[in-house]
Amino acid sequence: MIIMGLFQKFKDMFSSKKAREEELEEILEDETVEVEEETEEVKEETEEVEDIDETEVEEESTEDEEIEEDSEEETVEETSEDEEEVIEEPEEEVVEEVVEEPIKVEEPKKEKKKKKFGFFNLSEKDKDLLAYDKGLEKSRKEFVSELSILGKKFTKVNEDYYEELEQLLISADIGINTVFKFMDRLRDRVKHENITDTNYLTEVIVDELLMIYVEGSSLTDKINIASDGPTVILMVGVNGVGKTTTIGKLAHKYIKEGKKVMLIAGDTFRAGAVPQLEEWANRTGALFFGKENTDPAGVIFDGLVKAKEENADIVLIDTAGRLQNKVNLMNELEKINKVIGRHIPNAPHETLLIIDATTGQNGISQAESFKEITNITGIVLTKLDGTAKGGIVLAIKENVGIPVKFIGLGEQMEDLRTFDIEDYIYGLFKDMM
Ligand SMILES: Nc1nc2c(ncn2[C@@H]2O[C@H](COP(=O)(O)OP(=O)(O)O)[C@@H](O)[C@H]2O)c(=O)[nH]1
Ligand SMILES: [Mg+2]
Repeated sequence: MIIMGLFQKFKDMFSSKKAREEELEEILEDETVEVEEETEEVKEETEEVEDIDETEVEEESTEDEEIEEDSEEETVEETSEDEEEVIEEPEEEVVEEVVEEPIKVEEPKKEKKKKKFGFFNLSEKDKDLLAYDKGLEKSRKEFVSELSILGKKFTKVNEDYYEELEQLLISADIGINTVFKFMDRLRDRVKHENITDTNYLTEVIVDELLMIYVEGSSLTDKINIASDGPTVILMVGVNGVGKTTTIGKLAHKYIKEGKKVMLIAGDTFRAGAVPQLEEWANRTGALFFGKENTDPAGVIFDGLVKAKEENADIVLIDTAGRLQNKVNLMNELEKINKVIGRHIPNAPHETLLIIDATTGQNGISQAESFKEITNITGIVLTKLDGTAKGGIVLAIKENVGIPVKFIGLGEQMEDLRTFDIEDYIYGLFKDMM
């Protein structure tokens, strides 16, 4: 029998996680009680981030500006020399309007809900395990079950098998380049090790996928915390990806850790954006600074003065997702960075790019564009709970090379998790072990 490198190693890790998970299930079942709970549901009706079919996107050729467009065939390494390009936004390509509809912030609804009481008493590690498990359920169910179906459908490894496998990987949003590289490696290994049995090959596939996940995981996923004075974290990304929500979640996390947190609303022109952030400040108990319809850099300047006066430990800055073109956005962010750096040396300590996992390859090209515009230190991958395409983490690693630092697994403030490769792998592949 050939040594199964990582797969074996993870199998051991899996069995301890699985055992803990079973224990947790028992604990939680025993303690299930009915509790009346305030659920905070914020419905933002304008915030649809539905993936627009590329073919439906109308190019506005009346303007001289070129719209950055992704197509599946396009190589991801596209470097854009054209400075007049518009950063693509999934939701607003079709109608280019000046005034955006306001974001509706609803009062939290009272709702009777069956709540598993024991959950609140769990350690963070246990909560992580459960959150990843739930958040990656869609990806796991679809991808992994199709993989095993494939193993059953073909008894021998042949060209048809390879073809279907390739399709499967592509549809999991792993990214074309990564898939091709992966297929080459797999074919080599099949030849080398003389593999004919597809069931055995399924294990090899997982092994190779794990390899990609683990390669380069030396990229640090820790948040750079200032040794002295406030730590400034700037959030960037296109509209609707979850910037404001992620700020709320991060505020909740740091406040729970005993830190003093301040939120600054740098998205000043979008109707409803400032109150939306203020609402998050109220909900989490963070300090807030914001003014509508003024220069973002100015608001950030004043906000930082206040943050220093208040001795805030963590300052989270929201920014606008959209300025007509790349050059504008670059200038705006440069201005913001200057203001921040003048106030607080070495700040911003982190610039986090928010990517919506449900937008797939579109998200990857956003990451590539933003990388050219400003110094991104980490990625937050949101809405992983809403997609079966968990493979996007692989594509980010391969194509963008910036570490994923947090993942969003739901809309509530508890639904943000530090990215953990082991929990992630477990969440995706546990049914195969
Ligand atoms: N399911 C899910 N929804 C999310 C997540 N993060 C954000 N959202 C939702 O995405 C929508 C847009 O979020 P918002 O923070 O306003 O995006 P922004 O325009 O980038 O600031 C809101 O309806 C959020 O509740 C997530 O991790 N999972
Ligand atoms: Mg926002």
